[in-house]
Amino acid sequence: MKERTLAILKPDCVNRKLVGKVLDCILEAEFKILGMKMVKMDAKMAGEFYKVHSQRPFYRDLVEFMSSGSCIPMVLEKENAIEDFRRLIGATDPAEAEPGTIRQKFAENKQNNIVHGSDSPETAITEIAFFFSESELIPNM
Ligand code: IDP
Ligand code: MG
Repeated sequence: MKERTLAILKPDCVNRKLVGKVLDCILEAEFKILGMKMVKMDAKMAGEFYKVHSQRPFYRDLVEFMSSGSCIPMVLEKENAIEDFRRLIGATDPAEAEPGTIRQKFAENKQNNIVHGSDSPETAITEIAFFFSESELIPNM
């Protein structure tokens, strides 16, 4: 069954000019891009997106990082998109990510890890709606 997931190219990906390379990885893995935009989140918005982590010690730094520059949220579609995208990006910490994964290839550390991917069907639905309305999603690539 076709499934949707939310990906975000994080501010480190944009600042380090890695958007093209990471998009190549995503398209080569046969994900279709239904929607994509550039967003500069403020701390309130980044804090809301990551509120599930609000009690974690890394939360403040994470919110600062995610609101430090532009990011590129996108909605991806594919069979088994959620699990397949998590496999494509690799473990949260690039030092633990499988060879060939996006985080292993490009990420600097556990916080600045290039890309976000939804982790379940429930979070995919809420995370997609956080950035996109249904009318913005167009199956054309
Ligand atoms: P995920 O992005 O692989 O799903 P989560 O555990 O959901 O990882 O954490 C969300 C984000 O918070 C990570 O992508 C990373 O940017 C940051 N993060 C998670 N754990 C740590 C940590 O131990 N130190 C610093 N930043 C972290
Ligand atoms: Mg997560």
